[in-house]
Amino acid sequence: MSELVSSAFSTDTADQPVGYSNGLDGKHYTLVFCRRNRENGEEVLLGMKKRGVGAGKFNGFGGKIEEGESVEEAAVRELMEECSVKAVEIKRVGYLVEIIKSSNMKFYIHIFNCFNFENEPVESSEMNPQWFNTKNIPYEKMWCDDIHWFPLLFANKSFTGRFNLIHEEFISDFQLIDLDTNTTTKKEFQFEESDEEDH
Ligand code: 8OG
Repeated sequence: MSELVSSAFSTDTADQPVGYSNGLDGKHYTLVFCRRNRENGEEVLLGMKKRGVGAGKFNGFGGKIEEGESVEEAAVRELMEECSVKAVEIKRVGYLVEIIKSSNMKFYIHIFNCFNFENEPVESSEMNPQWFNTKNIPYEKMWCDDIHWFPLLFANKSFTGRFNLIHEEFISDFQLIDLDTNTTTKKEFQFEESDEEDH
């Protein structure tokens, strides 16, 4: 089993509090995707981020895991804080490591599906929620890596991956593993000078 796979759903990141005490470093974040079925197909709840990391982009709901909190507790709390939706049941499906070279940042992102929730989404100071058909996702207004792993999310797969970004808008390479079939996708992208704007 590769290091990437074994770290994906290890006991450290399952129900345990995340902090320096359990040997994990970097910044750990949660990301929850509420899903529902409608006549015209399946929908996912995204929010337009109004401030902070990823402002101006659509995303699922989540944020930093606080000390003493389990990953699941943080996921439920952030969903409630950002759009007033109460998760009745969440399912952990993905784990991504993202490294942004320009800012020397490393994010560990714990991804959840939520099919069972209560309350209508309400706008908060951080997010403006909106339902999207899963076949009509606004990838051009999202993090550049999302287009690569959302298909696994919508296919209800478990997955893990590592994305290396030159800056927030450009991926240099990634490795993504579908854990249900143990299929790995690897890609590298050529970085042109013209891609280097004011980052
Ligand atoms: O606490 P705050 O809301 O600023 O947390 C940032 C959120 O952004 C958190 O839920 C994790 C998420 N996030 C990243 N990078 C990426 C990414 O590349 N794609 C997506 N979809 N979300 C990301 O930090």
